[in-house]
Amino acid sequence: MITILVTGFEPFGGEAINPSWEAVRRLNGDRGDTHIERLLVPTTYADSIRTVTEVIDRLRPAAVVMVGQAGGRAELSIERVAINCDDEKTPDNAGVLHEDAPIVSQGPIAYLATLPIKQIVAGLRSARYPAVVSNTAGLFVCNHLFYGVLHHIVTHNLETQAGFVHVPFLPEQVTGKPGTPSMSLDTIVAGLDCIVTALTSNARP
Ligand code: PCA
Repeated sequence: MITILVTGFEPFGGEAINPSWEAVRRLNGDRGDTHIERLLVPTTYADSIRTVTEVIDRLRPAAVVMVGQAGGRAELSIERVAINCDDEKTPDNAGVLHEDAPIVSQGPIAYLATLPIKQIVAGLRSARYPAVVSNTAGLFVCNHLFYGVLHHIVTHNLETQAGFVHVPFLPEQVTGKPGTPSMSLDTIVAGLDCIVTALTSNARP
C-alpha cells in the first residue's frame, strides 16, 4: 500500500471558495493499493507548513502534491521551484503580512520540485488538459508551504517526492472580473486525477 498526500488551501483574499480544496476534496480516495490522503491547509504563514509536515511524518507518503489557487492563470501550472522568500502585500488569513522575509533563515535560496514536472505536463497535455511548467509559485503562502515542505523532506532525509500545482479560478469566481480566465471544477479534478494516477504508476516498483 502506498500513500499519496494531496493538499488544498482554504479560501483567501475575499473569495468564498478555493478551487484547490474544492478539487482535492472531490478526488477519488483509495484506488487499488494506493491510498489518497486529502488534507485542507490553512492559508496562513504560521500553520500551513506544520499542518502538512505533521501528516507527512505520520503517513510517510510516497509523494505529496500540494495544490493552490492562482487567480488569473489559464492553465494547470506545475511549479518548478520554491524560493526562500515571503513577499506579498496582501495579509494571510490570520492578518499577518510578510514582506521580504526569509522562510528559513540560513536556508538554501531555493528548492526544485522533486516530482517529474515535465512528464506530468506531457501527460496532462496528451490527455487534453491545458498545462504548463511554471517558474514561479509566487511569494505568498503557496510558495511558503512548497519551500517549507521541501526543506522538511531534505532535512529529515525523507524519500517523499513533492511538488506544487497552481489551478485557475472557477467560472463562478470570475463573473465580476471581466477578461479573467477560469477552468471548470470537473476539468481541474480530472487534471489532478491524471497527475495522481501518473504518480501512482511511477511509485509502484
Ligand atoms: N493560493 C495562494 C495561497 C493559497 C492559495 O490557494 C498562493 O498562491 O500563494
